[in-house]
Amino acid sequence: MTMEINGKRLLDHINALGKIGIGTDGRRTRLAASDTNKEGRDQVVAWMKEAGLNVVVDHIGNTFGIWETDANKNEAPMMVGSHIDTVINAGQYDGCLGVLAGIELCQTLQENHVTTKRPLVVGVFTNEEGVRYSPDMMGSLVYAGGLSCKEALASVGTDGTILGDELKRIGYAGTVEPGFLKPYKFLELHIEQGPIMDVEGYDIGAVENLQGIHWQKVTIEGAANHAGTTPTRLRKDAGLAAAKVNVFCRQLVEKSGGVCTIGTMALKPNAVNVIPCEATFTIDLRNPDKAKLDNDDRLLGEYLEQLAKEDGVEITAKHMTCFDPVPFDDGICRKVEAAAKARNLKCRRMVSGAGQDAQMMARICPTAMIFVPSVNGISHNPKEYTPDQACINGANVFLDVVTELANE
Ligand code: HGY
Ligand code: MN
Ligand code: MN
Repeated sequence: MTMEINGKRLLDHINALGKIGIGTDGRRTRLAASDTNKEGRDQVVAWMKEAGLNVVVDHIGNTFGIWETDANKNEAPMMVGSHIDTVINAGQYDGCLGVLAGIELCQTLQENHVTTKRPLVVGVFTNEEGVRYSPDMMGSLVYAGGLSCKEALASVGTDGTILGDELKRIGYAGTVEPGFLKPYKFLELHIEQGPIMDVEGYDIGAVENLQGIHWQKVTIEGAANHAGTTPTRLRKDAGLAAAKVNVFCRQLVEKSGGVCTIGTMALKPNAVNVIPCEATFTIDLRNPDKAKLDNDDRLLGEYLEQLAKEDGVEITAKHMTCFDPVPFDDGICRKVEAAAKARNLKCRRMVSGAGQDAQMMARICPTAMIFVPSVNGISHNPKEYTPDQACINGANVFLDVVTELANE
């Protein structure tokens, strides 16, 4: 008899968590280590305890719900997890589905009186989005040993706060060393956040790799001057130079098959009748092919040098992250495909366009992901939507594969 998760409970949790962090402006925002993130964390911890999980928090605020028995406590655990911090004006499924389905699968196993050979652990990783503190996937990167905890705790936010202080303030400066549990394997359930599965009519994605991500912060310094009296030929317009960078990046990735986003931009003095003397912005460059990503990064650097000369401006660029593409575990992907087939669900292999906690966990154990569709591929937007049945389908396949892996 195939086990089924409690769909109503999972959906109720998704919708309840989705209500946390909606401001008076109607926008859902739970930035890492903020008050609304705390509210979400507290609610998830409460659900973990309701599910009989033992909750442990590490020094970077990664929060783990652990279900172990006397019989299995000496085995390396099967770990699942994701994040509940969000971008600004976010959707309600990104990250949350993976965390809540992880708690749900533990409850379903318990209600079916099923124990597994290995303990089960549900992780909520700190600062996956990287909007307030950089880099993104920070908590899982620290957990996997890719960034020192000390350095991460000292990171300065876009609002000038220090992550370590904020984690203390919200009560999530935990007591154990990140990496305290060495997982046997890791599996993350997540929404696709892109259009492929929705357009092609797939129910389940077996995610076999994830594209590389380079973030950099660029500052262009020109000269403030009068918008009316300054002849074009005498301008050192930082705003114009920034616009040229954006156009160049689009042309670059149209050739390489990557994607590029300039998602933040600030001009100084930011006045209608003053030529901008300064433009600061971020560049998010991605490509599934490492060689092409590195080449685009190199070409962009050369362009910035050439532009500085041509426009008579000063340009400085500093990399915030450089994450290579990550291959996931084929064996786990094959189990995802088999579990989908057994449930008559349409499944295809996928590449993750988004960064994920799984890409960091792949550094320390065999790892893969399961995707469910995002309607119209919309994400990082309140219109982000995955139909109820799609969430349930994903959680059931997740239950099947995690149970199998936890009994290996
Ligand atoms: O940036 C990303 O791809 C992820 O949403 N943090
Ligand atoms: Mn996510
Ligand atoms: Mn995201």
